[in-house]
Amino acid sequence: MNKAIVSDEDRLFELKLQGFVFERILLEEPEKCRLTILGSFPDSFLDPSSQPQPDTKTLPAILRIEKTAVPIDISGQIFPGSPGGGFLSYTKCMEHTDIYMWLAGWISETSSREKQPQGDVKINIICPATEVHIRKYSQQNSIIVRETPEIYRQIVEPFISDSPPERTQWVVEILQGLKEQSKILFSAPEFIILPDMKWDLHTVSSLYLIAIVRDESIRSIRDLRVKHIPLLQSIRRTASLIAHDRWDIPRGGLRMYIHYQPSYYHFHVHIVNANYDAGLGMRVGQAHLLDDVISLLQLDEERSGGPEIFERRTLTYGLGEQHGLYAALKAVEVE
Ligand code: M7G
Repeated sequence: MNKAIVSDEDRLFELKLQGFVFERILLEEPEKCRLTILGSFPDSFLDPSSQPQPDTKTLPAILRIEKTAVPIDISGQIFPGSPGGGFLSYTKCMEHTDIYMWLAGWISETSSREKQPQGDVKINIICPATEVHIRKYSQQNSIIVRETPEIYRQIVEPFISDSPPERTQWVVEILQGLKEQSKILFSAPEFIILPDMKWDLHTVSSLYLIAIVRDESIRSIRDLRVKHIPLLQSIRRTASLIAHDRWDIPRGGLRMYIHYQPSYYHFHVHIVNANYDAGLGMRVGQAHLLDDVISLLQLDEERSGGPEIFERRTLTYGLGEQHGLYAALKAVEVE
């Protein structure tokens, strides 16, 4: 802050704020970049003129600290050294795979990188971005579509089969041991678990991991069969163990789910702190609880022969108007 423009009134207020005594955290809301704290101020806090006194009486106080929205007018001057001065004073690459890279950025010169190792902001870069990426990240409305097994066979399955292999090049690089290897938390012949690129790698309350199966023939929830139950149970068990051992996350402290439609047709499970609100990706109609998926497959175990549950089910989900399936699925009438 430029001290030259601080008025006496501001300075007095700053002094008063220094009297704050922290007691405990009331609420963590990492998804809103907000923290609510309980503490106290000396009694003199309410006196408009007085300097802080060594009071014996204190007043309970609630503090809500919230990061403000990123200003849109910095769009052309984000990185350090940009003409006219960058919005960020320092950046550090956290990880990069294929066309994806994520960075931690620190805004002020003085913000301590030790105190805030996750950065003041997190920046994801996709370069070169494809038309599909540009459409995915654009503002758009959605409709709810009902995908019957018939619609899957006629429209969705061919769309998935035609999806260019470069889309999942990042998965191949990770599975082949070329990228993100220092971050891998678990590796077995069937699947691996590592931090999702959505996670800042530090904030446990927003923990976000991903389990990627090695079998590329499972492209989505639609390809799951009874024979995959042990694989899914193993992902569930291993994720809980890792979260407990590494971050002391208790039993039941994780929400594990599968997206349909996913962005990438190589089967993976989202593993997220149960108290974290991961936004749109947790919407009903897109996120299928791993537990529910296992349970459905188990119900099917008792049947003998015939198509399996994910071949017979109608799946209902929200689809953005920029999605490659939008036009075809919007045109179909389903009763
Ligand atoms: P999804 O359900 O296919 O799509 O999930 P979504 O992005 O709409 O959720 C793919 C998941 O993989 C997402 O949670 C991504 O953040 C994560 N992810 C994507 N890429 C390209 C990478 C990557 O290169 N590394 C890691 N660790 N995670 C990634």
